[in-house]
Amino acid sequence: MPDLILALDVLSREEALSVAEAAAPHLDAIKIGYPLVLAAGLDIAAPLSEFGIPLIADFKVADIPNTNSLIAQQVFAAGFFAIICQGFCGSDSVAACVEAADDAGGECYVVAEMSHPGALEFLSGKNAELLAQMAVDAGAHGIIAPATRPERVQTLRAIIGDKKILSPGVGAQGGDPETIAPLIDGMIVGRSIYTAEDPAEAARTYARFRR
Ligand code: 3DU
Repeated sequence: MPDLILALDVLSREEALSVAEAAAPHLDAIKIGYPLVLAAGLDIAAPLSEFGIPLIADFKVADIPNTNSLIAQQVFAAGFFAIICQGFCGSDSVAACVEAADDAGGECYVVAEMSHPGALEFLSGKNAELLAQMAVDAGAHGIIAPATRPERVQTLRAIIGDKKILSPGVGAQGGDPETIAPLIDGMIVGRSIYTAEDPAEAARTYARFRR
C-alpha cells in the first residue's frame, strides 16, 4: 500500500505552509511544481523542509541533457529529495537527471503515462511502455503512472518490476484510492486535500490507504 504524497499546487507561501502544517502528520512526501514555485520562489523548499517530510520537485524536466543537469542540480541544491522528469526527450536526457539525483543521494522519477484524457493522444499505450522500460534502463528510481487507469498501472508494473510507481489522479481527477492503492508505491493527492475545508482531515482520509 502506498505512501501519501501531497501535491501542493497552491499559489502563496502562506497557504502552502498552512496546508503543509495541517496535513504533515499524515504525509510521507510533499510534491511541488511550477504553480507554487512560480508564485513563491524555489526557496519555498526551505520552510517546507522544516516539516521533516521529503520534497519532490515536479518540474517534468524535458530538455537536452546539459540543461536537464543544470535544472536538476538546482533542485537538489534547494533541498529536494526527488525530481520528476519527462522521458520523451530520450534516454540521455533522463540519464542526466538520474545522475544529478544519484550525486545528491536523491531519486529521479520518469513520467511514463499521464492521468488526464489528453494523455491518450501521446503519453499512453505503447509509448508509455517504451518510456517505462527506458526509465528502468536509465537507472531511474521509478515512474509516474495514472491512478485514473489502474489497468495501465498493472501493465506498467509488469515492465518495471519493483521500481516505484508514484500515481496522480486520485480524487479530483476521478481515480479511486481503494482500487489504485494496492498497485502503487506513492499516491499523489492535490486538490482533494488542499481545497478541502479541513485539509488535515482530508489528508487523514487518504492516509488510511498507506502502508
Ligand atoms: O489532480 P490533483 O489536484 O490531485 O493533482 C495531481 C498532481 O499531480 C498535480 O500536481 C499534477 O500536476 C500532477 N500530475 C498529474 O496530475 C498527472 C500526471 O500524469 C502527472 C502529474
